[in-house]
Amino acid sequence: MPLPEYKVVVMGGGGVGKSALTVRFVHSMFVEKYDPTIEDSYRRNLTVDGITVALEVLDTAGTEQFMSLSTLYMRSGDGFLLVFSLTATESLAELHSIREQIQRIKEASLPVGAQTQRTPIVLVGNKLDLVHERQVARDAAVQLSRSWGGVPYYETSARKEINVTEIFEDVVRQMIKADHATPRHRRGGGGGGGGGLNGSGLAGGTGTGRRRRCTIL
Ligand SMILES: Nc1nc2c(ncn2[C@@H]2O[C@H](COP(=O)(O)OP(=O)(O)O)[C@@H](O)[C@H]2O)c(=O)[nH]1
Ligand SMILES: [Mg+2]
Repeated sequence: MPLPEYKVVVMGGGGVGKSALTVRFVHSMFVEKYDPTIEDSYRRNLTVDGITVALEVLDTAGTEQFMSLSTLYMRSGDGFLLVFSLTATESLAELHSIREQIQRIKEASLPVGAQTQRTPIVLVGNKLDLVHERQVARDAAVQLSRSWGGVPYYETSARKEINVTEIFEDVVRQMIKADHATPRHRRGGGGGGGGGLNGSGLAGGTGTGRRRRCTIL
């Protein structure tokens, strides 16, 4: 039996540590300098609550010049890590519009009646180790997560390896739950190819609704 596949998209402002968190999770190492323009996807299996899933992690670089590309990322993602830096107040504010866009796109792809279902999201405040440079109070982030309907909030350090696996485990738990509530073969927006293909069932056929999807990069 092939493993269930899920795609996590890592989004947030430049320099907040999206690549550092991704590489820490996938390769168990800290990269001091990672090309800020690289946009890449990585694979790793993860076992959560006894269920092993094949994870694809898309590390975005915010270089998509056309809205349509970020729309494609959002459409193809089953879950999202929205990352800001605890050392940069404006990086928290940047997440508002990203989250709004995700909501709009994911809700549009759900079948009628399932619109209230939550998109799997984890809010991540990174660079926890830089204690003396901290600008964002825990309360401010918790408030934001509440205003988003209580999405989980974690403070992480890619450098010190704090809570890195935990954020991926959390979003995987949420994705598994969402999949059970509305299996992806009934949802519209699963694949990189967009809603139409899935909706028509042309790309399905496994019975589980999971399949290898084309990567848009
Ligand atoms: N001290 C510290 N530095 C970090 C952490 N995460 C990332 N960085 C550094 O912050 C800079 C930007 O990180 P990067 O992952 O490239 O950010 P991205 O643009 O969001 O992908 C790099 O110099 C990283 O080494 C962290 O948890 N702690
Ligand atoms: Mg990066």
